[in-house]
Amino acid sequence: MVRRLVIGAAGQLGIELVLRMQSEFGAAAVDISDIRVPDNESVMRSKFLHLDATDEGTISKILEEGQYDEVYHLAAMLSATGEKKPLAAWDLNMQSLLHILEAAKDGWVKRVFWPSSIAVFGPLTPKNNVPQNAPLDPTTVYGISKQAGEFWCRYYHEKYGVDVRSVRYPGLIGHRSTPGGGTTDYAVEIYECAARGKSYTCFLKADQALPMMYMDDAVRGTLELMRAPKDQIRVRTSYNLGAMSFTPSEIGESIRQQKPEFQLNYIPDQRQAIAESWPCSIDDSDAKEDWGWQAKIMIDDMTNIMLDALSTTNETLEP
Ligand code: AKB
Repeated sequence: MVRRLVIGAAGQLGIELVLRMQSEFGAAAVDISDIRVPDNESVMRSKFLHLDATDEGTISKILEEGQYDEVYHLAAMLSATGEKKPLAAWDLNMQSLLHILEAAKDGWVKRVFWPSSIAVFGPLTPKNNVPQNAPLDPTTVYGISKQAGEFWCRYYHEKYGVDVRSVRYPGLIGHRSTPGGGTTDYAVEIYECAARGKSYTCFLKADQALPMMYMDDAVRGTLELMRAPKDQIRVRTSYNLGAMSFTPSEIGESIRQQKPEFQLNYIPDQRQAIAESWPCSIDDSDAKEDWGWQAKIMIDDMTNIMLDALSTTNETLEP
């Protein structure tokens, strides 16, 4: 049995990834860890290990004892929160990655997944269809940590043969977990309000286009990347991963096809400047060519799925 560990299992992506792994491989095939206990009963069917990802001693112990085949290191402070606590964001995002790369170098882990983000791009990057090798020009501490992390991953691969794989996620939208501290979080909040018959005040401008992806695509892509044969992985920094590009006002229109009464207002805050520094759309042809990536869910299908799921669940996606 392949042994997997998800670090940051209580986060937005962590919960979704663990649920998918549990249904594909069984709850015993994945251990989960986080600094807080995941607020999800199903996720907690897997073995939980308490972990502060900046604590090198505990990480080394867990990885040495666990002898994992695959580690998914998702713990991070995202763009908006990172701007409030720059040094803490750098510390968490960088130290934790380096501890895991070191453990992999020492042979305790066979394969590592580490997410990068569209936050590595910035004003010098083209706005549309950003190619794989476009200039990286991050404006946030989160983006700087992702840029540096990408090159650390490539360094550990080239120097020590560590099999670390990565994608640059766009904004992720799902209904089984709540996002926290990101600039793209509005896209989940908007569905949450619409499903409950409430209006929504968006913290980005109406016409701010950003690259976005439905969560099931992101989770599938992650597992496909990890399954791909080693010699197919030509990019050892991080692959561009694209799906769709839309503005807050376009999600509003998509929602109004089902809920014509839905009201959307705009009061942009400091997150608008972050969003403005990011590209609108991504060219992911390298991921398509190398390991067969293909996004499946586009905006109107996503709207149907999100509104259905959030209208029938009793849970509120509030942080
Ligand atoms: C954020 O908004 O910070 C994240 C990201 C795009 O990486 N969702």
